[in-house]
Amino acid sequence: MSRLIVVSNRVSMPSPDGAQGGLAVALQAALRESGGLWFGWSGREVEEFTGSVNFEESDGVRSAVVDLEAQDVEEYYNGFANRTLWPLFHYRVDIAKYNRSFGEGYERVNRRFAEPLHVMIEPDDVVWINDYHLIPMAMLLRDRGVRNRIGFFLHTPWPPTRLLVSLPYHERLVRSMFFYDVIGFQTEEWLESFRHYCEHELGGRSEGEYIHVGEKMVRAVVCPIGIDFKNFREASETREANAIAERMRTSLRQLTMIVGVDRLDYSKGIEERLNSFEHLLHTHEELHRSVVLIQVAPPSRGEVEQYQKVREKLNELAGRINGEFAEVDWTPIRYVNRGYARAELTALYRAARVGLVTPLRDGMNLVAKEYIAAQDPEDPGVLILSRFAGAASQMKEALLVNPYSPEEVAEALQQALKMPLSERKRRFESLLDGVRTEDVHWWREKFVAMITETKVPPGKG
Ligand code: ADQ
Repeated sequence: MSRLIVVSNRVSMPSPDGAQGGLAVALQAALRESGGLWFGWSGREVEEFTGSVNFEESDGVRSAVVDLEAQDVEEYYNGFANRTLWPLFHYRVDIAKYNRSFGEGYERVNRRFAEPLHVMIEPDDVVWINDYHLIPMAMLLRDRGVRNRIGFFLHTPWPPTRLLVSLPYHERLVRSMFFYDVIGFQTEEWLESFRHYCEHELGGRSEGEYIHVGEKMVRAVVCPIGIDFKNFREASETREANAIAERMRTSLRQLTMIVGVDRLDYSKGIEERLNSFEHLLHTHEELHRSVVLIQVAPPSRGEVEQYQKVREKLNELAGRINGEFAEVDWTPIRYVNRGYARAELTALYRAARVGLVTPLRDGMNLVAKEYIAAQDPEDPGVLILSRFAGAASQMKEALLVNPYSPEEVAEALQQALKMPLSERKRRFESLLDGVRTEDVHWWREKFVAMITETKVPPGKG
């Protein structure tokens, strides 16, 4: 079995309390099995970049990390990754910042990663690069003589061509992707957009899964990520989770709970969601004192102004809606800005009659899958899911909505709150089936197999 080298912006090592995301667990399992290595940024800032690598081993997983200097973090991470590519890839050209120093910082940091990384790669290793922070990595590794199989997985959407061309040097970025052997997308839609760009902007042509541009070619595939189902399910059945659920029920008394759980990010559509809930309260007075929306949104990327703005906006909006509708014994929105441990999260999902997952654009969205995994099969809740989340392509039995339309979301909420048990069960069982079989282990095995089996044409390396 070949050794797997995983590369991503941040590295996630096994933690003693076991509190980590499904992606981390799945990649750690793969690294453990293959005796591989996880490479990335340490998350630390140093005065001056030295390129020295810190190795660590924990619970059979090895990692190698480098520190970056303040300018790197500002230009590469807060700059090109989170102020340029993230909004652009989520169709937000209106807020994407195109600053030359961000692009330079991005390329510099990618080179700073490639330098120590290429010497760690042994001839039979399979290399897996993750996400938009590291798009040019294969090209930089090939420049340094790496001839191994290299795959790239994009966790976010890929934007339509007419938006992508607003990025200065877009061609340079996309051409660098032809140094990979395989590129994985979450959905057919993102893959189609990528193919469209290659054909219309680069004069490429498609042949089955392969896209050819000039002398180069790459295999482009769909491989949707899942959750660590078994682990999640088990966490939802622990005594701790049950005790928390009980506490929540007591605190909520007769109220029917709707839940939203998201990283605080404008792409998650939290503002639009609160507006939809407000619309529901306006149009359905009979629901006053009987429903509550619990919105959990731990802040992320606080260095970036757009994130500060959305945070302020949400504080204000939740306050305004509560001010308008609250009674002394009823607050319609409970808005919480912190992260929760897995047991708490599963209890929250299970206690909620409705899971309201309405991003404006999302590569996949794992919260939708977690909500389903946590439900009580005898009395499951209803998932309302944005049609613009990658998850919508797999989760057709959810109530699919346009998150920009408060009327449509409010109607779906009404439908979910009234849905009879038999229909809830039918929808849940079909959704559960997908979440269980196409889990995160299925995903990583499938993608690693795709990288491994793809023939490296002589042009690579
Ligand atoms: P994210 O944008 O971070 O991921 P998502 O897929 O929803 O979005 O994953 C969020 C994760 O954070 C979930 O596992 C959720 O449980 C956890 N989380 C959220 N709020 C939390 C809280 N308050 N406490 C604890 N945990 C919380 C990116 C892409 C997605 C894609 C994933 C994986 O943007 O589209 O699905 O990568 O590929």
